[in-house]
Amino acid sequence: ARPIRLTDYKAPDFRVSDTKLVFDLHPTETKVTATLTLERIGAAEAPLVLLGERLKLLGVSLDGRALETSDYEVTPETLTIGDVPDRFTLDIAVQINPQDNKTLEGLYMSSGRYCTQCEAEGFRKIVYFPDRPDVLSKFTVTVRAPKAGFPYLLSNGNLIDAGEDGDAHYAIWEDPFFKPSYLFALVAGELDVLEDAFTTASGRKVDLKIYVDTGMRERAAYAMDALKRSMRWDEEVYGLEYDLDLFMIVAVRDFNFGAMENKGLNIFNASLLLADPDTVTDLDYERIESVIAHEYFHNWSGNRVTCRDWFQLCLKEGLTVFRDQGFSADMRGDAVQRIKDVKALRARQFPEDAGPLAHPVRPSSYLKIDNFYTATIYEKGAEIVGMLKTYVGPEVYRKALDHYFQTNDGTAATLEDFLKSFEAVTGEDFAPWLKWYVQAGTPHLSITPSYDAETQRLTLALAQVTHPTPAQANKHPVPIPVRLGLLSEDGAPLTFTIDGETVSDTLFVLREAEAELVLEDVAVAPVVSALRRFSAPVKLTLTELDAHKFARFRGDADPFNRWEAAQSLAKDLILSATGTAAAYAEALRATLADDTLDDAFKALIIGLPTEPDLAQILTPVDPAYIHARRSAFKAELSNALFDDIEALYERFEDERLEAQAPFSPDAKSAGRRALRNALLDLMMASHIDADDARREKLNWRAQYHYQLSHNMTDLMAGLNAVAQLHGEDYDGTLEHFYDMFKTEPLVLDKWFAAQAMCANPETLNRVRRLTQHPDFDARVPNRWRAVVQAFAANNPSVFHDVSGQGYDFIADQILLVDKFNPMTAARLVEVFGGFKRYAEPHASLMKAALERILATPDLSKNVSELAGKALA
Ligand code: DPP
Ligand code: ZN
Repeated sequence: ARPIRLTDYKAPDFRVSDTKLVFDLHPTETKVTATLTLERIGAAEAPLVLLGERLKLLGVSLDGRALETSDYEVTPETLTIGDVPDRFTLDIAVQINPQDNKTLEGLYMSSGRYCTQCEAEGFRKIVYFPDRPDVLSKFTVTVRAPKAGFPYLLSNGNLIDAGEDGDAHYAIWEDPFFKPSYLFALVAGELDVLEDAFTTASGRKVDLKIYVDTGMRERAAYAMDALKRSMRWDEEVYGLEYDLDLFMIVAVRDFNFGAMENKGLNIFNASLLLADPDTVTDLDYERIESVIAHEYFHNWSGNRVTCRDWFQLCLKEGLTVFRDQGFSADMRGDAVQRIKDVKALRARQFPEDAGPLAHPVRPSSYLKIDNFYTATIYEKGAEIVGMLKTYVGPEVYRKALDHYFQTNDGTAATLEDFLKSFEAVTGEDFAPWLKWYVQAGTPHLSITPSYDAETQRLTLALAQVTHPTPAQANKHPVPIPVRLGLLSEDGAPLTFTIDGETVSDTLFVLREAEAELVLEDVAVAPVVSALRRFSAPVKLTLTELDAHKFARFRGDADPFNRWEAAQSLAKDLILSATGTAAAYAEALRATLADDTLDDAFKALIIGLPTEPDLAQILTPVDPAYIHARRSAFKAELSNALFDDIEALYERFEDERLEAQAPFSPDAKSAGRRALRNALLDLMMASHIDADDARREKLNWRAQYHYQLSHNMTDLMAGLNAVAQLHGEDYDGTLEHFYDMFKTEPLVLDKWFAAQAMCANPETLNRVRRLTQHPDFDARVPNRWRAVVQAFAANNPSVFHDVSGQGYDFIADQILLVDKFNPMTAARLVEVFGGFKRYAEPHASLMKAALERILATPDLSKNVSELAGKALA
């Protein structure tokens, strides 16, 4: 297959000013008729090339005249009409088979309903069309289906007509906004609907409807609440209002993505929409809130201003992630949100950027764009927007965004257009920032402070380097905003003078490979707190003493860096075979006793770096060593603090049992639950080398926590505690959980995932057994990911078992799912991505698994692109 390259971009030859679609829905023989109003905007002799896949062409007519087969050419991917006028109408009729469509792209059936997923290139599986984001068209859609079984017929925009026709009925939808085909959506079937309304800042009433499986209406209430808060927030913070009279969301069970921002008709994976205290955890509530916001925010950053081509994907995704992170920070607290976002960035994007699958935020070529819905495009893309905001400040940022939305509204834009808005409002050249978009790899930033007591001057030597990445050997410096402040060794903020001003915090932008920053009037030898609030997505090496890290752990005024100092100390202590937890335990004890900190923050700081975090800094990676060292350190910490954490846990437990208040998913209540559950988890770690009395106590605690849970958050924490002990109670508890929830697919996903993530060697056999379980179905992405992805991505010590059996299992699963759902199968290839960094025998065994995948006949483009790159 030939890669698609950014440099080959050509503007479309035809505009489609109007698109009329008629769907006659049928499970295996759906008829789709498209009437396109076309106008030539390119070369006079250019033929009309429409894209289409797996379509049965029934007929084409041009300006009402049926074409002969000799008038056009059909290939498996195109329909070409050679000789067309400059303006004309084209009628195309095709037949498709939604029931057989297990790719979950285009039009398919899920739980007896019709639904669609068109991003990125699914529309071409519905009808022949110039299926590319820079062709914007006005859509009118007629949906026809039997009345029985399909009471709801939905598409984008406003309902303009509906009626009956014998046993069938129809609905006609008109979307007044020009949109690319990837934002088209259709849903038809039996649904329950939760209705509400929102009045925009300018006083327009918008009807809000969330459609769910029958019987699930109550579980949509939280999503509705999050939607209204998102709508208000986008008005208040970005000045952006919703633009249609109706906003709909539909939850479906079978879905490749998390959710999709189709104009006026978002489609969600049910796991990111349905919520109630008995079936979802606080983390789910948090995810639902942020994804509802994300998809809603796309209405401006994505739909009103869309992408010229798929290389610009991060124009909408990076910006929209940044916007949803801002929303979550306002809902749940900035420090906690920032820490969680950085954890996610480091867990997913940093390894990607350091391995064979590294690619720029704006890639330069691809085989399948589906493979580029990556952490780099989303999360690093968001970080770049964040740096721009940090650099220009919040007021100028808002002006730049206003400018961006105003000047690009209704168009398909590029990253250059985005940066131009910053240039327009500042008069400055933003070309250097483009390097962040086109250059792959995480920059390494080093800061070496030297203090001269006599002159009270602190000199900081800063340097940056980005290592080569595949197909990009030479790297240039990027602008790195470094926010920094000083504190004394006892943790008090320390002022300094810079540019004639006395401050305790400053922003420096490192633009070249190296620079020196001089701070005056520094009264005592300082502790440097650099890269505050993680002001740039880089790997920082700061030359400092452990005592300085402890000072920051105990009292950095920047809460992010307080957490960061703790993580950094823990990483060093865990990986150095001689590190002891004593001093760390003392600092943690002080942190837990600090009443100025909120519970959610404390819960985060209790959490030690994960095994994948540690794998990023140990070369070569030895998964068994990491697991053993981390468990030992955690046990030591648990033992050192046991009485404190037990007392604190008990206090919360009493408080919980006394509380009459009903469950509330708000941030403060969730923070309290998170802290109590983090304390439980840390207590459990002391089971290693525990005496019988301690072991019995832990068993009892875990069981008690599990059995007295009144919500899914606590129940899962209890189940995970039981799993951590992996004692006699484990199987019985699993059985109990299963019996309670066997009719709740979304909860069963948790049950499967909890077992797949249990860090016990026995899990290897268990995951194989789970794939034989009557409730397992590899065709349902949520269920498959609950077992297979959870195991490969979140259970490193077992996945990397020296036998190589974990690798074999995952390779088998990728090959199995690739046969019907390449998009989802390909996502899993990345777990083999960093194989060269692993110690033997892991490296060879992982490589062999990749080679076996790549050597398999009839591999999809999706999997072969990623497996090929991973091996290169
Ligand atoms: N555009 C979707 C999202 O990220 C993914 N299909 O919101
Ligand atoms: Zn998105």
